[in-house]
Amino acid sequence: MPIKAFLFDLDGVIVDTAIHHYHAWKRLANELGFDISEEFNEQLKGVSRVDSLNIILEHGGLTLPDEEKRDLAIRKNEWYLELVSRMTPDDILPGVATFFSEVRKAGLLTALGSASKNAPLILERIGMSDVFDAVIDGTKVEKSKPDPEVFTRGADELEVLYNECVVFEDAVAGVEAGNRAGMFTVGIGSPDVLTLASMVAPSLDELTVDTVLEQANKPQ
Ligand code: B16
Ligand code: MG
Repeated sequence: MPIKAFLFDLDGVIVDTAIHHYHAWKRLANELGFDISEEFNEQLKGVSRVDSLNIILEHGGLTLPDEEKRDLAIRKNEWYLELVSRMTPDDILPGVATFFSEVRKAGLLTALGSASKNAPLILERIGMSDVFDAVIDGTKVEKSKPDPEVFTRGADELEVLYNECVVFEDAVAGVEAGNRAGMFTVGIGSPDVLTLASMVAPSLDELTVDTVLEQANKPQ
């Protein structure tokens, strides 16, 4: 099937909010009496807020009642929002603007597929609210990546088949979600981490739409 749509993750592909998530989670872990490393943070990428908190608490050896967990998730989000509210279009990652103009010229449809409930706010801060043909964020899905729901819903809204889509993802869980949806996956980051992606590039700056289409349209 010829590719008709590109589906983009937000954090780590369009903007680097992963660093803000990391700092906010680290602050929370420190208040609880333990620490998390950048390496540990890798497994939180693309994972929902509540699932991330559970992974962190397990790492710290803590079992807490649901009510307390809800309060901790709210606190982490407040710190995260403080960091995110300072974002501007200057925070868009290198190569994104050029890549999107190529996407438009190629006549491809676009969707955002983000686990973040804060995705609409971030899009607004960076001036990209009107860029996508469909926006699927953490408020619209029930299941978190690596479940494919965020991407299958994007394809459904665009009215394209799953094997007509390419997913751009920086997270291990997100690449798995795209693969499970039956989509061609472009890992944004390191090939040592994103081992299951169909192809990998360090950033959108290192990619052209033609290179991606050439690979994705090859008979699999
Ligand atoms: P929020 P993505 C994901 O966004 C982040 O990678 C992940 O670290 C975060 O926990 C998740 O969103 C939920 O975010 O707390 O803002 O709802 O990479 O899928 O765009
Ligand atoms: Mg991401």
